[in-house]
Amino acid sequence: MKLTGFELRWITMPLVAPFRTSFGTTTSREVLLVRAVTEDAEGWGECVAMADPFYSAEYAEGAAAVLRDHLVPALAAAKPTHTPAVAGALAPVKGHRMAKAALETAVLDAELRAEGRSFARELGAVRDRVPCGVSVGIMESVPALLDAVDGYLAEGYVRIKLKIEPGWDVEPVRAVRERFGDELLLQADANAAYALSDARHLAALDPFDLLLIEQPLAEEDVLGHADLARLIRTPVCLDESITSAASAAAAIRLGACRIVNVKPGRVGGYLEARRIHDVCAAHGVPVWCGGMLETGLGRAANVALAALPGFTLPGDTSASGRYYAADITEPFVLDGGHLPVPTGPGLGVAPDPDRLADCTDRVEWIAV
Ligand code: OSB
Ligand code: MG
Repeated sequence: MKLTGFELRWITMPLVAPFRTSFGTTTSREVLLVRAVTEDAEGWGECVAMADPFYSAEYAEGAAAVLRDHLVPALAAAKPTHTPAVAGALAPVKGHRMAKAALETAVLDAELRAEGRSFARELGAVRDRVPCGVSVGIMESVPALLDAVDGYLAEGYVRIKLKIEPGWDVEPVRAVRERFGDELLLQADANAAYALSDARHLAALDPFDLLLIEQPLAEEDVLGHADLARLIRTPVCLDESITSAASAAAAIRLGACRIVNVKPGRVGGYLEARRIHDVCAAHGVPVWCGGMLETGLGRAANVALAALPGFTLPGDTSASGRYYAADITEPFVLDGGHLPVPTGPGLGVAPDPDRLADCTDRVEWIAV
């Protein structure tokens, strides 16, 4: 593998409907793509950092800056001959895991395409299709929420995740449980909107048999999650707090989570995501693949990851149509509640040149 350079590409992807969480409303995804060019192939990495630093400290323009000024130069100096050497070359730069993940994924995609191997095979996938859940945003009213959930269930999604926040929690959860019955796989995601002092209120969710409650407390508050886990019956799952295999191991040891949401961007890439899978499997902790409203590029890699054996819960790996009227790759289409795991070299999908040109705002080339 010999690196020639990297392209940073800013695209704008309008969502089919606004997506509201406890940290804000997204109507259009501004995505930074990284294209790695080597002597024999090219590869893509989608940076999951959002436009604003409201879900996590990282944001798209910050990621672009650290890629241009630090990460790409570090890689250019290290001249890695294979992808596992990339993380070590980037390690002197602290944090910026989403930017690192995008870069490593682009290099991995290029390497795998050159060698004719798929992400699924490289990561250790054991399934050729994965069951899919859908993350449902905070709505104007409970009837609007019930309509949205009804529509997703009609499409075949096998699990519903409700975004919650103070003022939108027990009532919508109760309404969805009552309307769709006890068999529905249902979970909630607070995106850090609560405090430990809300424990008694969160215990009011206990009767609804949620699969899990995702990240009720602040990102840094792993100990608080361990305390909360003793005060509520709903299993605690961590998203924002899990930034590496080491932090996953620590959270498990502390009793802060019984389930882990794995997002490759949040943890620095697919190789670290696989290590989290391994750590969790060793502890009997189920994992599932989270999402960051990815385009087809990020989705292809996520679906490959979700096909690993420890991913025993449905992921936020929804079909392209749940997010975008027109994806930049061939769309991922739900089939019986599942998405197919791509089998072609690398990500197994590529951006459609016309679609990509249509949604591109800016392109920057960094020679290596
Ligand atoms: O917390 O899981 C989250 C989207 C953006 C940022 C954070 C989160 C989410 C989602 C949607 O819940 C997941 C998806 O469908 O991609
Ligand atoms: Mg989450």
